[in-house]
Amino acid sequence: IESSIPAPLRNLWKSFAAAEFSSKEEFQKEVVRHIETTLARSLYNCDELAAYSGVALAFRDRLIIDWNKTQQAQTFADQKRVYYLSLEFLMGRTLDNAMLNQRMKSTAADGIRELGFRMEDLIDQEHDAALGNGGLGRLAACFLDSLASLNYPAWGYGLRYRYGIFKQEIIDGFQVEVPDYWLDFNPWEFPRYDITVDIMFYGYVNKYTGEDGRTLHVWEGGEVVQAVAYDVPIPGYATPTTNNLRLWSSKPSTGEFDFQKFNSGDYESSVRDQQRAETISAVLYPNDNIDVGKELRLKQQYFWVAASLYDIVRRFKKSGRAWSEFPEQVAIQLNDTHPTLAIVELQRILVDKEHLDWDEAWNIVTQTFGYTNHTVLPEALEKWSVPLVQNLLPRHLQIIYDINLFFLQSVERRFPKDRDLLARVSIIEETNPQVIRMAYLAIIGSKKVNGVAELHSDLIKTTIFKDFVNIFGPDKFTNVTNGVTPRRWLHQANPKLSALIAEKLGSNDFLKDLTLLNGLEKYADDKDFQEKWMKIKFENKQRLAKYIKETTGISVNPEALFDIQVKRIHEYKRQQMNIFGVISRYLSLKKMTKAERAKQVPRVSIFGGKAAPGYWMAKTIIRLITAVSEVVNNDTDIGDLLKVVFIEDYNVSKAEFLCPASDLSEHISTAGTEASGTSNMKFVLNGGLIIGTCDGANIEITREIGEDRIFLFGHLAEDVEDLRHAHRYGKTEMDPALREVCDEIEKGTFGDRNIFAGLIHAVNGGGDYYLVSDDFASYLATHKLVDEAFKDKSSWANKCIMSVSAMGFFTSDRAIQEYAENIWNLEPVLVQ
Ligand code: GLS
Repeated sequence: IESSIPAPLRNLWKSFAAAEFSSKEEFQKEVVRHIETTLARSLYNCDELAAYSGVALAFRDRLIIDWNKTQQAQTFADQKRVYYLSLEFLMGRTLDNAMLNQRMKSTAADGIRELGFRMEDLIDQEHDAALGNGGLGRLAACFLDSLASLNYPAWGYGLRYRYGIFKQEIIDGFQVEVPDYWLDFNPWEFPRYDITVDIMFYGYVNKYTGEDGRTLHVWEGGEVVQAVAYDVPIPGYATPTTNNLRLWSSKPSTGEFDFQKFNSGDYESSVRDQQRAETISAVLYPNDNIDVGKELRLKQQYFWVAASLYDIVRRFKKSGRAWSEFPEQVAIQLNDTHPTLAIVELQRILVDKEHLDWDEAWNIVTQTFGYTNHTVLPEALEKWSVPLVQNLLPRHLQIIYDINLFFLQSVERRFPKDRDLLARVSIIEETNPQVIRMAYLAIIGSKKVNGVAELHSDLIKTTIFKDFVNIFGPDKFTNVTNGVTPRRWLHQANPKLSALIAEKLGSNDFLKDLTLLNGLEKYADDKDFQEKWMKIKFENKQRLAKYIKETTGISVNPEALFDIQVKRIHEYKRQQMNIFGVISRYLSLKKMTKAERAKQVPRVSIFGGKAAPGYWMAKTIIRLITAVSEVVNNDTDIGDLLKVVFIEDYNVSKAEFLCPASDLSEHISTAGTEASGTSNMKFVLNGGLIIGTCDGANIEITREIGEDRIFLFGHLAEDVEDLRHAHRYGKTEMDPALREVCDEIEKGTFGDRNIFAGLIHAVNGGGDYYLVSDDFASYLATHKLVDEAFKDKSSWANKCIMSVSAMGFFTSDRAIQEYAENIWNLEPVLVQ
C-alpha cells in the first residue's frame, strides 16, 4: 500500500495520531472542546441540542479512528469484500447505537450528567435518518450492524436523499404528508468532495470498428451529472470494526451553474440545470411494495448503481489483479430489483470500456451478483418501459436485448419448440409499450437468488419464478430467513429487560450470540423471575401510556391488554381487518349487561403506520381507525374496556418504544403475501405474544417458540387461490359478524359513510381479494382465546419468557452468516 508520508517521517506522524477517549474525564474534555470550538457555543448558551451535538461529535471522532483502522486492515488483508446495494437504509438514530456498540454508554451518561444533562434527553434531540420505507430498508440497516459486528469486510451503497420518508401528520383524522428535511445538522456523515463520479444520461450510441476488427460501442452526447460520496461509519458491537456506508449525492457536473449560459444572460436556465441535477438525489420515493415506474426513479437507480460500480471497479483495479479474479474479490448483493441495472452496467464496463469479450465478461458478471427477492405481490414487481430506457440509457437497452437474446437461445437449445416458455421467461414482456421485467434480468444475471423466509422462498420457486427453477435448476434458489439486530431491538429498545436477562444469564454475551437466550428457559416457571419480567413489561407500557396521553390526549390504562399493529398501511397487511375486529368488539360490549362487561379484559388497540401518498385505500383505512377512536374513546358505556389509538408518524425511534410495550402484536397479512415481516421478530424478542396468520416468518417463529405460544388463525397460503376464485364467481356469503360491522359503518356511526364506501365494497361485492371475510370468524375467535389467556398472568408470563428464550434464530447475525457462507463466500477480517 502506498503512503503519502515518506517512511522516515512516519514515526513522528504516528506519535501524533488521533487517540480515542477512554475515560469519563477524557470524554468530558472532548465534549466541551467540541461545544466551544466546533460549535462555537459556551457554558452560557449550551442547550440540549448543542449538548447532543457535542456528544455526537466526540463519538464521531471515536468512530472515525476505528473506521480508518478498519479500512486499512481490510485493504491490507486484500480479501473478498461484499457490497450491499440498497436504495433504502432505514437507520433511525445513531448516537445511542454508537455509544452501545463502542461500549461507552454508561461512561458517557455519567460524564454528561456531571456536566448538567440527562443522556435520554440528548438522545431525543437526534433526528431519525429515515432513508427507507419500512421492512426492506430497516433490514438493510440491521444487516450493516451485523456485518460490522461479525467483522466482515463490507460496504453499503445507497443514495443520500435530502428528504427521507415524509413525516405523517394526522389532521382531522386524515393523513397529511410533510417533507422530512433531515440534514440541518448531521454529524454522522463525512462529505468526500474529492470522491466524485460523472454519470451520463440520454445521448446516443456510436459504433466503431476497433483495430482488431471488433465492433466497439461508444455511448456519448448525453447529459452529465456528478455523484459526490458521503461516508457514514457503521460501528460493530464490541469490536473495533467500523465499516462504511457510502451514500451518493447528485450535483451538476459543471460546478454550480453553467457559466456560459450565466454570462450570456440565460440565468434562469442555468439555475434550472443545476436544480435538475440536484433533483436526482432529492427525495426517497415513498412507496412500499408498490412500483410506480417514474422516470426520475429510474434516473436515481442508474445514478446510484453507476457511481457505486465505478467505485467498486476502481478499488478492484488498484489491486492489479486479472479480471478473471473479480468474482473472487467482489460480491455484490442486490437488495430487491432496484439495483438490477448494476448487472447491465458491469457488463457494459467490461465489454465497452475494458474490451473483454462478451462471454468472458458475462461469466464474471454472473459469478459476482446475488439477488434478494422481497415480495411476490404483482404490483410491486418492477417493470420499466422500453421507450423510457431507450431514451435514458440507450446503450444499456442494447445490452439488455443481447443478454435476453443469448439467454433465450440457450433456453431454446434445451427446450426446443417450447414457444410459450420463451415468451414466459423473456426479459421483455410483449405489452404495449414493451416492458423490461427487472426480476427476470436479476435472476439471469445472478449466481444466487434468495427469498427472505422459508414459505416465501418456496413460493417464489413454485409461482413467480417457477420456469427459472426449471431452467437453472433448484440450487440457484435459496432461502435466508430475515433477522433483526439484538443490539438495537433488545438492548437499546428495552434496556431493563436486557439487564434482567444479563443478570440471569451472567453476562451480556447473548447480544453477540443470541442463541444463549435459551438459558432463560429454566426460569420460565420461577414466580420471582416472572414477576420481575412482567414488572418491566408494565413499566414499558406505562411509558407508552404517558406518550399517548401527551401526544393524543387519550388516557389509557396500563393494566389493559396492549394490542399493537404498527407497520406500513397496506390492504394485504389487513389493518382493515383489525379495525373491523375492533368495531365488532365494540358492538359486543355495547350489547352486554354491566355484569357481563365487568368480566371482560380491557383492551387498548394501538395502530401506527404510513400510507403511500397516492394509495387512497390505505388512507381510507387510517381515516376509519381515527373515526372509530373518536367514537369509542368517548363512549362512557365503554370506559377503559376499549380504547383505540393511532400513533402519528410511526418510525424507527417510535418502534423502539412500542415493541417493548406490547402484550400482543398483530401480523395478520393474507397468507402468502408478507414475504417475511421483521417486526414480528422484534415484538416477540421484547416479551410480547403475537396473533398472526400462517405467513412469512410467523411460520418459523411458531416452529421455534412452539405452537401454544402463538395465536395463529386463518386460511393457509395454499387455499388462497381457490377462495379468490370463489369470490370472483360470487359463490361466498359474507361473514355475519363482518356484515354487522359493515352495516354499522353504513349507518353512519363512525361519521360520513361515503368516505368508507370503497373499503366496504372491497369486502362486500368487490371480490374481497385479501380474504377479510374468509378469515374474520377465525380472527375474532382467536382474539377470544387471547383474552382468556391474558387472565392467567403466570401462564402468560411463562409463554413470554419461553418465547424469548427460543428467539436466538432471528438475529440478523445468523442471517448474515448464512449469506456470507452460502452466497458470498466471505471471510471476516480482524482489526487490531
Ligand atoms: C418487504 C416485505 O414486504 C417484508 O415482508 C420483508 O420483511 C421485508 C424485508 O425482507 O421486505 N418487501 C418490500 O418491498 N417491503 C418490505 O418491507
